[in-house]
Amino acid sequence: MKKFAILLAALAAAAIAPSAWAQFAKPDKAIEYRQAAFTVMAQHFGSLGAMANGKAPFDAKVAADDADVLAVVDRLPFTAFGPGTDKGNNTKAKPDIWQKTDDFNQHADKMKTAMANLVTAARSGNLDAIKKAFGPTAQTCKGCHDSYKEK
Ligand code: ASC
Repeated sequence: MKKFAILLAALAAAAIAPSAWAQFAKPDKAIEYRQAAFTVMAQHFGSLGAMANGKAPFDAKVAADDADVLAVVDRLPFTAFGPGTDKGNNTKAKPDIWQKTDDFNQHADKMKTAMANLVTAARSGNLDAIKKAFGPTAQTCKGCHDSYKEK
């Protein structure tokens, strides 16, 4: 039983490990994938932001659903910045991503940590907690874009 649990954990980890970039048939597919993942992330992050900023009525069910999407999608783009995916498909990814990879990954980790707090807040159904967690998460989006995304 314990072995089975370890095997399951290993399979789950392998499925989401950054080295999963190899799954993409062509660099363009990886770029498309990460753009799509960021689009989904922005949509659900934006939904929480609208509620946090009073631009949309607060709906705890919508917030919890946004949280469920964000809890999964926040890691997905980072599986798709593999070697050779620096050009193509109108990417706005700056070449520094592949030069300063450790720093880029630190930005990604900061976002995921902040996002985990926002997800917890959004699942709690507490608007004040969402308001508190939203800004710091948005800062991590902006921080990475300022360094690594073309305008
Ligand atoms: C979003 C979105 C971003 C970030 C950024 C935060 O909703 O699409 O790129 O938040 O604007 O500063």
